[in-house]
Order: sequence, then C-alpha cells, then structure tokens
Amino acid sequence: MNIIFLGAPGSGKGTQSALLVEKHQLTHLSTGDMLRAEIAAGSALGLQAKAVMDAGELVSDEIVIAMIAQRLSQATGVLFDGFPRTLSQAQALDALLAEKGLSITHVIELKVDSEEIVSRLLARGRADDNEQTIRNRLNVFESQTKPLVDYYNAQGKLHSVVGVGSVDEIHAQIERHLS
Ligand code: B4P
Repeated sequence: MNIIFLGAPGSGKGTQSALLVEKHQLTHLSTGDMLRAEIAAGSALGLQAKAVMDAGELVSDEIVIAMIAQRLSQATGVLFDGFPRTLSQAQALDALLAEKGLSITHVIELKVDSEEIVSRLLARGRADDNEQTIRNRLNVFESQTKPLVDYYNAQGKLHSVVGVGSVDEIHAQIERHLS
C-alpha cells in the first residue's frame, strides 16, 4: 500500500497517520515534520522554510519534492502525510514512483469544515497556529491543494472520509476504505 492523506491544515492528517503507520508498518513521510526538523536543526533550508510556514504559505515545490525523492529510495509501503500539496508535487510523485514500478494505491481525503479547523488549531497552538496564518493556510489549501481531489478522483483512487468525530471512529472509517 502507498497511501496519501489529503486534507486541509488541522484536518487530522498527522493524527490519523500515526495510527495507520503503526497498524500497517508503513514508512511515514510527513513533509511538515521534515520541515519542522530542519527548523529545529537551524539549517539554511529551515531558516528559509520558517518564514514561509509562519506566513501560512507553501514551501517551494522544488524543496519538498527533493526531500521526498531522497527518502523514497529506502521506502517500501509508504504513507505520504501532507504531501503532495500542489499539482506539480502530485505529478512529480507519480513520476518518482513510476521509476520504481510503483504507484499510489489509496488517497484518503479528510473533510473538515473551516470553523472546526480554526478552533482545533487555535487549541493546538503551534508556531504557525495563529488565526491570521490559519485563515491564509485555508485559502492556500482551497486554491492550490483542493485541485488534487479531482486529480486523484480521475485516477479512481480517491476515498473521502468526514474528519469530524472521535479519532477512533475516523480511523475505523479509513480502515474500511483500505480493506
Ligand atoms: P503540516 O505539518 O502538514 O500540518 P497541518 O496540515 O497543519 O496538520 P494536520 O492535518 O497534520 O493536523 P493534525 O493531525 O496535527 O503542515 C505545516 C506547514 O508545513 C504547511 O502550512 C506548509 O507551510 C508546510 N508544508 C508541509 N508540507 C508541505 C508541502 N508538501 N508543500 C509545501 N509546503 C508544505 O491535527 C490538528 C489538531 O487537531 C491537533 O491538535 C489534533 O489533536 C486535533 N485533532 C485531530 N483529529 C481530531 C478530531 N477527530 N477531533 C478533534 N480534534 C482533532
């Protein structure tokens, strides 16, 4: 299985990924976690990414595609969490997998409305979780990431799940789509 989690910021991609990775022994590739690790390490890439993330914008396709390409070499069953976020990233991922004779098997879309997202993220309180940045991240999601719903639907890989309710209930629904 090679799975993508698609959803607005705060829709629960990271939360649900942790459960699936443990259950199915998948390699977890979260571009958000990778970028936060670069920031914590104080690298040049991290410094560049921090300003972009604090503004609620997307880090450049070139940087995130390179981060994924580097880690894909060792990976077998992979869960992509928060990647791809643009059409270019999706096309690059398809090409990278095709080179290895692999492909995406499932795309799980987590659907959560904007007001629920704003209240969840304000409660989480990460560095990029202030109201202005959250609203910008939601706009960026609508304009740049939402088109991926059609992209994967056209490939017959899209599974939509309502991401509101208990974490366990949502996990159970996702499992039904994977089985
Ligand atoms: P990410 O790290 O991907 O984070 P996210 O979208 O904010 O959160 P996620 O959906 O994983 O929510 P979570 O489970 O934590 O991105 C951060 C930034 O990195 C982006 O804005 C961008 O700048 C950059 N970036 C990352 N990938 C990129 C890419 N591919 N290209 C360009 N830039 C990229 O859940 C959120 C909160 O909700 C938590 O507090 C959780 O406890 C709570 N929650 C979860 N499920 C719940 C439920 N069912 N009910 C109630 N609360 C719930």
